[in-house]
Amino acid sequence: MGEKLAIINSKAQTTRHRILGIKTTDTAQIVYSDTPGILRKLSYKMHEQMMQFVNESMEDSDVLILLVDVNEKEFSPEIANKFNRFEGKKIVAVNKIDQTTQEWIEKKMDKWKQEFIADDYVPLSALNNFNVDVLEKLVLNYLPEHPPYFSGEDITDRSERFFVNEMIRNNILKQYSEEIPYSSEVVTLSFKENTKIIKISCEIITERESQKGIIIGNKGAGIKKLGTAARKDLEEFFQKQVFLELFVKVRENWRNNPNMLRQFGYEPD
Ligand SMILES: Nc1nc2c(ncn2[C@@H]2O[C@H](COP(=O)(O)OP(=O)(O)OP(=O)(O)O)[C@@H](O)[C@H]2O)c(=O)[nH]1
Ligand SMILES: [Mg+2]
Repeated sequence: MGEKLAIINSKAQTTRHRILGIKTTDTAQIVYSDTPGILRKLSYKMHEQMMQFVNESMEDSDVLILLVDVNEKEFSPEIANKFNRFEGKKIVAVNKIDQTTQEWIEKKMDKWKQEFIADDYVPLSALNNFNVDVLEKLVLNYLPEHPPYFSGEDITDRSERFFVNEMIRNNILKQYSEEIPYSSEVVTLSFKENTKIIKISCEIITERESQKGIIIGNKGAGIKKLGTAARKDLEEFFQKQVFLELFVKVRENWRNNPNMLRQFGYEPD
């Protein structure tokens, strides 16, 4: 997209929603849907909702791109079945080829050609922008004729508040370990912008008092560090000075609570 629309993190399950990236050129409009990765084990209702986002995207898309990591050893049969059953055009994009040798790439490509029945297989390095243009050309070729779904100015369906939540969540993923990032959610309570500054106030939701304590840290050191790092990201994103206020709140077992999930945007369309 050439824009930062999705948070990127080395930890798994970074993406929890379906996020649209809309790219309009003189001749076409591509609506990309970034979705969560396919999970093997659904431990919470939140996971079920995440997989609903995957299913929905597969239902209304013309082209399906399966992004695989070249280092990945095995895929579960469910992933292959899900992919192979899709009736539109299919592309397997093998990412992170910057981390390996030509020989290994060829070996892996052969393996995946047997597992996934696709129209195209594209070796890729998103990091080095290698073959991203090739992938996009393939997508363009497969798009059916249709009037644009969105205005040419739109680049996403998501609000400023959503990106605030995500940027804070990304810093939680970076700063805290084990269960903390997975049991945390961020909600923007207020977003007030004037010519000089954006005043943002957010709530971090955790599942237990003990997790709240860890996030806040000794004499507030944890939350202070988090606030500083998140503020920097927000200032870069909005290109404006940001004043950020963070609160931590416990909502027991929110990942299994349908009302909470709805409130946090885990409601399929
Ligand atoms: N070396 C290398 N690393 C990459 C490349 N593309 C992505 N990464 C890294 O891979 C990690 C995962 O990236 P994400 O964008 O969070 O991956 P994702 O597939 O969206 O994963 P989830 O949202 O967690 O399901 C990050 O640390 C990225 O920096 C690439 O082409 N080469
Ligand atoms: Mg992601």
